[in-house]
Amino acid sequence: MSESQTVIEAPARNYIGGTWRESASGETYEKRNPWRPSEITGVFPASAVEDAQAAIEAAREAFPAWAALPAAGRAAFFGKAANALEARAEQVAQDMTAEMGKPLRESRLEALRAATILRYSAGEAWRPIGQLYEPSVPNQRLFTLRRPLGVVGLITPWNFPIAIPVWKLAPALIYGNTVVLKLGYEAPRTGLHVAEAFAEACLPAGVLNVLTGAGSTVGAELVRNPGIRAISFTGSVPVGRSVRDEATARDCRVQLELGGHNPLIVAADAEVDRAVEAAYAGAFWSAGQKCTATRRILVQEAVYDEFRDGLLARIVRGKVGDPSDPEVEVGPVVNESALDDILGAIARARGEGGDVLAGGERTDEDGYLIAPTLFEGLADDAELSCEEVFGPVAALCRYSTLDEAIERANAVRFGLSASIFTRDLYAVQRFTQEIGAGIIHVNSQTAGADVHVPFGGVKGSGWGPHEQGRAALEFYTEAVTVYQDAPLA
Ligand code: UN1
Repeated sequence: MSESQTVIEAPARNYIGGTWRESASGETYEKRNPWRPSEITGVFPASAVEDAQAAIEAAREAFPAWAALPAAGRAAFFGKAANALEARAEQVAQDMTAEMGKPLRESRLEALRAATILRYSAGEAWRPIGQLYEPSVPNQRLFTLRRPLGVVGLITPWNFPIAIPVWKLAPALIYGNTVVLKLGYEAPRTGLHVAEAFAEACLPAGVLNVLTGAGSTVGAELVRNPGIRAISFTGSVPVGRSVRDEATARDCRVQLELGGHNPLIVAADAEVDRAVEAAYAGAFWSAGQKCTATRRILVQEAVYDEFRDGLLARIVRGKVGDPSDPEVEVGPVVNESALDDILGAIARARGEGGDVLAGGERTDEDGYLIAPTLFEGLADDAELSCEEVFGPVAALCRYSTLDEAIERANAVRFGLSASIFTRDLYAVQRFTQEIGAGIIHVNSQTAGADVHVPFGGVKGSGWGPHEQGRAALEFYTEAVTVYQDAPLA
């Protein structure tokens, strides 16, 4: 291994009350490149509880003036911030790839997607936020209205380190809330670009506050602090549940986006080549580190061998390795403990009788690289068939009837996304009606999310209103009903 290299010299800072601040304690942490772990990609504030409190206080002070601005006035900042993000999109993508290992080709798309989310959300300024009803008495206006909540806390993960922060903060801000955003521990540099973009857009001080550091300090304070009116969380099931239980106990509104265990069903009449592409992308892009990644591929008997051969050939063709190479499709996983967890799950799956058709091991001495791994022969109650393993690992299963495929797909506790490849409209309608998933794909991969439609799971994959699109209005505002009687004279 080469000596440690520091790529970014100066400590990056928190953005609180419109100023760039180090942690009150002065503590920092180093972030390393998962492809070349000897390389330090940045040094960031290891924020403490008091930093979170300062951010909450700044957001509380900024709230009345921000809420009083017409939404179109708020939207003006979004346009400028979107321009600023687009101008630095390549830098955002490079930083994302360096600090959390997402292949550059996907990082580039995500950086641009963040700007698109801002532009979409700005348009909310011109959409209705209530409904007018017929009154039951004369001279009355009877209507509903949605009002901002106050200060909201956003706890975001490292795996979509700019898209998820932006898809939470954009609706929060456009509806008039102020925000304290905690960035994913493993990808702070990427998220700080959002703070920089809004700073360039001259967003009023305190409207958006951004902190780096650990969930156990910053996240915990957001959950517990009575100044926070709502928490939107994306992350793991156990942490999400404890966030929900603690926050709801103090009447704080909560939205959770948790794990998934997403099936891809390939029927005998499917376009097999397209299904192979979708399986590869869904299971292995971003090294399977998406909650929407494909975990099980259920293939109907008549095309099982053809699909299996096709996918194995696709795995051989796919370029794996250095994520900064724009042709690489599968890069490293985020850190050493993720690597160990995934390799552990692979070993247990072998122990449960699974056959490894491809991959199954670490393939780079330095980088946390696991080759795309495909299992076959696992029982439906094997760990890999039920639990989310957040890496480039998928299981292939054979099925005979549509009833059987849907039943087996539904037998997991998660319900985020699901896909079917078929030409049969009857099968599509059955699937759309019966599959236990919040995001349903027909003839496309399980991952991906358009910016203007709701996103969220059913069953154990989430809690509370869905995110994105108009669904976000429900979470980031409170509904009131107004009986407005006119004066008698
Ligand atoms: C996508 O598939 O593009 O954390 C979005 C996740 C999800 C987002 C997936 N909340 O992976």
